[in-house]
Amino acid sequence: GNTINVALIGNPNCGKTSLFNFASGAHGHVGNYSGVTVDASEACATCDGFVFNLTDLPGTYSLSCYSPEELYVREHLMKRHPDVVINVIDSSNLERNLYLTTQLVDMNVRMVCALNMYDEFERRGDTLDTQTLSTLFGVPFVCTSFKSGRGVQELFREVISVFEDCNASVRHIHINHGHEIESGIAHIQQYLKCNVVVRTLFSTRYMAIKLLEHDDRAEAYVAKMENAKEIMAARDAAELRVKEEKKTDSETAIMDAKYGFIHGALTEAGFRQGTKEDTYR
Ligand code: GDP
Ligand code: MG
Ligand code: K
Repeated sequence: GNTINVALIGNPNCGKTSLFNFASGAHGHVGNYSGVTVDASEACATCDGFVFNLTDLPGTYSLSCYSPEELYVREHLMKRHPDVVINVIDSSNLERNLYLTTQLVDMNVRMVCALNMYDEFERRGDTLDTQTLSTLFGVPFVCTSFKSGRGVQELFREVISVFEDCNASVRHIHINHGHEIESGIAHIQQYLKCNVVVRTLFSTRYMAIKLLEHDDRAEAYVAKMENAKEIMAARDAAELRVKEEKKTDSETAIMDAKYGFIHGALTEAGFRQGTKEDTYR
């Protein structure tokens, strides 16, 4: 149909609510605040004959299950299955913001990245080849400034082409976590493949990564499966090998590998920080 369910996902204070307000004419709460209930707002916007059902989700740095925000965003992705995710990125804090992006790539969601605060990025004289970044992440990156609405139309057009599956820069990639972790993931995946729900709903790769991270929810989910014992034995074996090679637990090793990927991608995309003073905040 002509309706696209779009979830706004990103770190706290990256500009999600600003986009939500700008696009929908709504008046959600913009700015720093804490202690509010973990909740989502919904509103509509239109672009090129499409209706966007926008959901403004709580800010989160990660998709693990350590905070109510993280769990809320994860549940939204798994239960509501948005057609397209807009991952809003604060371009003043690329490495940290792209960490969440790597986790969304693991989940294999269809998405577009908004390189937001681009006004500040330019003001500082920072540079980055967004086309290269798009290719490396397999996701289109659009430069935006939600304070002014710059780039919103281009962003929404990318959402439409991702939704219609006709975007040339979208190519499903796997974040390469290095040999030890990747063979561990592959080993666990073999035992997950027989489960139709895991295969279709989460992807066996995502589930294997979560198990290697000792994710409580993933473990509880697997515990209900018929071959739970075999799966957990595969995880334990994979984890042991990672530990022997990396001298660290597999959760930390996965995080290090993701930051390694991000660092490599930013270097390849020629990311340079400008010399001009940061005028922001
Ligand atoms: P959220 O926590 O992700 O919902 O972020 P908000 O939309 O509440 O924005 C956080 C702060 O950043 C607010 O003060 C916004 O006005 C500001 N902001 C949002 N987008 C931009 C942008 O593109 N450029 C600049 N300079 N500020 C922005
Ligand atoms: Mg907000
Ligand atoms: K905020």
